[in-house]
This record gives sequence, structure tokens and C-alpha cells, in this order.
Amino acid sequence: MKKIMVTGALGQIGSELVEKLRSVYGEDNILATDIRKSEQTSGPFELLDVTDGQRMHALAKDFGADTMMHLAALLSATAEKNPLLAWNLNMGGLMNALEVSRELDLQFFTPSSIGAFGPSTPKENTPQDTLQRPTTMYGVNKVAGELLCDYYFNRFGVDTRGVRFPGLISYVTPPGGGTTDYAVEIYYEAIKQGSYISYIQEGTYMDMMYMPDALQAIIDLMEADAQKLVHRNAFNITAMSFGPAEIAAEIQKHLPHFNMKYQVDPVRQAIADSWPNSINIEAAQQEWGFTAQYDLAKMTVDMLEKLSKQLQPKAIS
Ligand code: AKB
Repeated sequence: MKKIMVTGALGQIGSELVEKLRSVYGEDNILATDIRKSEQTSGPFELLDVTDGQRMHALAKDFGADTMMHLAALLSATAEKNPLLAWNLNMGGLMNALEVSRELDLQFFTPSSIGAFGPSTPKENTPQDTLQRPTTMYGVNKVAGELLCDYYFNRFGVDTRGVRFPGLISYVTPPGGGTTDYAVEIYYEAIKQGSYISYIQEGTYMDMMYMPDALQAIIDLMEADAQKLVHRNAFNITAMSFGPAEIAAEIQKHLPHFNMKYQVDPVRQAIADSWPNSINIEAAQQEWGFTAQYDLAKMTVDMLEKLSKQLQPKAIS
């Protein structure tokens, strides 16, 4: 049975990944860590600032971890506001997590992103192996991270694995500081207000994926036969590509009065414009059998159903 330590466990991916891992591998086999204190009462949890490599090492060792899932990082829009902090946290945290994995011989996962591509990357059907000259600090971090993970595998034999996530959509923990966050906010506002003001311009396509598919992808990649992995790190994966008008139209099928206006944020629009419209996922499909269950229509049904229940005014007892 695996013993997995997760950093950034209270973030958008971490909060759901920890639950999923606990249901697969057992509650006591997953150590959740975060810089903030958890309000949840069950399951192992420790406070951890990922820039503190010594504490990271001690926690992994005491827990008897055999796997590290390193999620703690600043997302693209926040990183653009504070590039130095992003460098220190994203790269410092990753180096510590890789070093701990080398020292304790842990299997290793960390996510890269479609943000690892830039304006000179082919925009449609973006290949797995292609030009990567991103123009954001987040992108610089992600490319450096992809190379570091390859380096730790080739140089030290650390079993590093990873994917390039598209925008992730979920109803559990909202993302914070990303460029693709609009595709989550729109569902909340559709239910709460019946309207949404999009900071991303009509016609701006980005890849997206529903959280259950993202969690399953992490588990499938970590369980995959190492002999079949040609790439190991930074596999392109996605489930759908749409712009604001397409997601709004899908919501209108269920909430006919929903309307959307545009008030474009130049910083996040520039980031989105530098990313691909749609990426090619053949390497992930061929090397470890990646598939996604949710398209835009199926995800929208589930998001609206789950959020309607969650946002219902609670009866006063
Ligand atoms: C972001 O928008 O920064 C993230 C990502 C695509 O990496 N959701």
C-alpha cells in the first residue's frame, strides 16, 4: 500500500485529491500538508511551508512516505503580480520536494500546465514535444520545473511523473489567482446572480478539464507501468476546449435567463492569448491510457446540480 505525502493539500486540486487518495489507499496512508491550518478533523495533517526543506524532509521521513505529490504553487495571474515571490515559492518548493524525493527514494508527482507554452508554440493541436518559450513567470517556472523533473529522473533515477494540466473546473474548492478561473466562477455566478461578467474576451479558447478526470489522471499516471513511459513528465492532457461564449451557451440550456457581459482584464487576457487553443494528448493516451469522462455538456449538468444544492440558502433551525 502506498504512503503518500501531499503538499498544497488545501488548494483546488489538493483538497479533492487527498479525499480521493484516502478512498483508494486508506485514510492513514495519506499525509496532507499545507501552509494553512486545516479545518477538517480526520486524517493525518501537518503544517508545512514548502520553502522549508528540512521540515519537508522530516515530515516525509517520520510518516514513512514512499510517494510525494507536490502541488503547492502560485497560479499564473498571481505569479504575474509578484514574479519574485512566484520564483521563490514555485521553484524553491519544487527543488525541496525533488531533493526530499531523491534523499528518501520517493516516487514523485508534480503538475505542469498549459502555461508552459507561449505565443510561438503552435496554437492548435499543440504537440507533446514542441517550442516552449512562455512569456509569463508562471510559464518560466513550469518549463524549468518540467526540465528539473526530467533531470532528477535521468541524473538520480527519481521516479518523477507529471502532466500539463489545462484549466481545472470543480465545485468543491475554488481556484485562486489563475487565468482559467473564469470557467469556475461563471457557474457560481450563474446560480447566485443569473449573470456573469467575463474577464476573458469572447473567442479566447483554452483547454479545460473537470476535476474528477484530473484526479483519476494523476492516479493512473502514478500507477502506470514505468517501462511504457517514454515521456514521464509533463504529459499534455485535456478534455475540452472552449471560450466564454461556448460555456455561457451551455449554461443557458439549463438556465435560459442567464446572461453574460464582458469586461476584459488585460493582464489575464494577455496570458490567455499566449497559451494554446487546444493541445494534442496522444502521448498520454498511448503511454498510460489517459481518457476523460466529462465533456462540456456533461460537466455543466454536474456543476449546476452540485452547486445548486451547495448554494441553496440553509434553513434556520
Ligand atoms: C492557471 O490559470 O493559472 C491554471 C493553469 C492553466 O495552470 N489554471
